[in-house]
Amino acid sequence: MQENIRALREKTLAALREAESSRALYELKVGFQSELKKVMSGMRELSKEERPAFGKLVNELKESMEEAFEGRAAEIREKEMQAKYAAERIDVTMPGRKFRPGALHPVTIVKNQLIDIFAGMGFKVYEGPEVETDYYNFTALNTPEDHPARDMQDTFYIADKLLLRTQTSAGQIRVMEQEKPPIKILSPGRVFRSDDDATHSPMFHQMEGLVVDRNITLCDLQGMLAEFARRMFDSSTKVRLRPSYFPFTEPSVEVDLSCAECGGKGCRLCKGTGWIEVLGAGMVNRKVLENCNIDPDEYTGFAFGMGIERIAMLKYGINNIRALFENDERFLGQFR
Ligand code: 2NL
Repeated sequence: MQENIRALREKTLAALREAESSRALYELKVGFQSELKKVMSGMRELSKEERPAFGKLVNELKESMEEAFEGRAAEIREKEMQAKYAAERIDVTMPGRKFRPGALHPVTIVKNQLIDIFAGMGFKVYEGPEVETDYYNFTALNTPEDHPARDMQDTFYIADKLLLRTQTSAGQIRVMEQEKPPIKILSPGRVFRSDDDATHSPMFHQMEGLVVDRNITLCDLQGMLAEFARRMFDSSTKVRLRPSYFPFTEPSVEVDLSCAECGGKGCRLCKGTGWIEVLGAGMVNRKVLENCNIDPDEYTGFAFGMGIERIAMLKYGINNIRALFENDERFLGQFR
C-alpha cells in the first residue's frame, strides 16, 4: 500500500515536469484523481489498526500533489501569457499608413461650377438616358436622314435605330414633348462620338441649355452668355457671336470668348486672334419645336451646348484631353 502511494507520487511528479500546457495539466489532474481513488479503495483490505496511518499518508499525498499541481499551473500560466504577449507585440514606433484624401475630378469641378452658374439663372437640371433612339438623337432635332453625323463612323450604334447619344439635347426633346413652356433646363451628361485625337475623346461630357418661352430672342441668348462668361472666367471676359450652322437651330452661332490668357491682345493659346471658341448655340429651329408639338408662332427658344472637357482644358491650361481620362493620380492630385 505504502509502495503504491510512493509510486503514484513519483509518477505524478515526473509527469508534472513534462506537462507544458494548461490542457495537458488538466488531463494529468483528472488521471491522478482517478488513480488516487483506486489507491483509496484498497483501504477496505486493511485492518482497523492499519487504517489511520494509511489515511494520513493518503491525505499527505493529496495535499502535496495539490500544491505541486498549483505550482506547475502557475508556471504554465506565466509561460502562456509570455507567449501571448510575444505574439501580440506591436511596434508603436512604426510609421502609420499614409491616408490620402480624395479629390473631385476636374470635369466634375467644372460641371458643378456650370450647374451653379446656370441654376442661379433659374435653370433646372434634367439628365436624360445615355442610350437613345435615333428619333430623339437625330430625327426630332431636324438632322436629315443622310446627314454625315448619322454615319456608323461618327455614331456608336447598339442596334438598328438604337445608339449612344451624341448630344444631350436628345433628352431635352423628351422634356419639350412632355412639358409646356416656359421651359428652362440644363442637361449635363456623357455623350459618345467615334472621334479620338488630342482634343477629341470618344466619350466626353456635354452641358446643354434650353430656354423656350414667349418672346425669347437672340439678345436673351447673348446676354445670358455674357453673364456666364464673366462668372466662369473673369469679369472682363467679352462674348462674340459668329454665324454658323446646326440642323437644330436657326440662326446658329459659334460663341467666342475673349482670351483669358492675354486679355484679347493675342497669344499662343488663342493663336494670335484674341478670341477662343467655347460653345455652339442658336435659336431653336421651328421644325424642332413643331416636332415637340410646341407652336413656333407662339413660342421661341434658344439653346446652347458646350463640351465640359473643353471648358476644363481652357480653365486649367490642359492641352491634351487624354489627361482627363487617364486617371493618373499625379495629374488629378493637382485639383485638390
Ligand atoms: C456644340 C453645339 C449645340 C444645341 C446644342 C439644342 C437643343 C435643343 C434644340 C436645339 Cl433641344 N438645340 N442644343 C444648340 C446649338 C448648339 O451644341 O458645339 N456642342 C458641343
